[in-house]
Amino acid sequence: MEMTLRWYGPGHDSVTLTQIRQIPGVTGVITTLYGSTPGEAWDKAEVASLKKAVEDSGLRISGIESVNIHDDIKVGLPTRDKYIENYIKTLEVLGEQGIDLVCYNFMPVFDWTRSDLAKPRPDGSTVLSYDQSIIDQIDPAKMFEALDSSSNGFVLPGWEPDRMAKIKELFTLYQDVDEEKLFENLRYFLAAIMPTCEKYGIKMAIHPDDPAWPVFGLPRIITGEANLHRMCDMVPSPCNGVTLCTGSLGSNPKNDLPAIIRGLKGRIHFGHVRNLIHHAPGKFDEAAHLSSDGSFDMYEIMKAFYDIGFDGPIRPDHGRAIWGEVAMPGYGLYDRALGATYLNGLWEAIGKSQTR
Ligand code: DNO
Repeated sequence: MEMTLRWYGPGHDSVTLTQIRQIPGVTGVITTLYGSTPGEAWDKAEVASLKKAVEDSGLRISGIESVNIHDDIKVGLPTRDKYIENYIKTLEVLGEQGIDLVCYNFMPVFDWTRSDLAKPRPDGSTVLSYDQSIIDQIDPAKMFEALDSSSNGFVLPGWEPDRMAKIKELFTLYQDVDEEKLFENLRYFLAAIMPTCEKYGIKMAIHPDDPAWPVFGLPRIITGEANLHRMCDMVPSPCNGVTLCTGSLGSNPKNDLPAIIRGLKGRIHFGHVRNLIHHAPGKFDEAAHLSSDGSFDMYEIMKAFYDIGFDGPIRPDHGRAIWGEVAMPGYGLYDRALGATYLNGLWEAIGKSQTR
């Protein structure tokens, strides 16, 4: 396992590479060309300069999160082939730079969704939270404004303002796309890119839908164990795998996280490990990473990763906003650094308890 931290790139993140380098045990970053638009082919020189900046700081690029997928691919429009070609060009650029992990998602219109980006907790910190009863009252067209106005001035990942400006058109596009069509469009996309992934050894790691159920009447398919297996089996290349995000899958308490991890042995390429507190069905707050702060048993989660011989990157995921830090919601330095240290501590303890 390699401990990593997500970093949005120069000019897009309040956290610096120098700071990340000083978190004990963190050796790599998960990054992206944050200004890129879904559907465009990435520029070789830009990727090379990002890589140089990361390596000059003593870290490495452990993976890309995300290379986002154009809606025409998800909807299955005839124009998708042009965007898939661009995706393949991006993969070639990444492969040539020795970057071998790409996280992406296949959620229609919206990426992750929350009802509050700064819910106060008793300890004085704030966290991201989700309440289905609040979401049910929000006009989807206003969802972007609701989140954007409380994002501390940062562009939120997956909520590109250009795309969100066309929100009504996007909803119309997805009108006839149900779960089966979405699965078929995902299969078509993966089958087309796999030869390139195999050539360069690039592992594609689909991110689960967050929360793990349909939102605003849009279908969502990467929601639990059965569908994760369906997605792996429909394109059976080892390069076609999963980002095991505990916070996203765990939004549905019926998802048994350690069991899902064990069942996906060999197909998990990337781990996002964080904790949630469940209050009621469809109502949860994000928490500190520690087991005692939320509803998940983080020891059992890390043990499942350990037992399947997981050797890819893991990153702590969303943290609380603490100690007065102003950052992109969920992506400050302090609580994620605490998370990385805690997860590394669990990993060391699990390893030593098995060998002594
Ligand atoms: C949110 C993230 C997601 C994730 C994408 C992957 O904090 O977990 O935006 O990066 O869904 O494509």
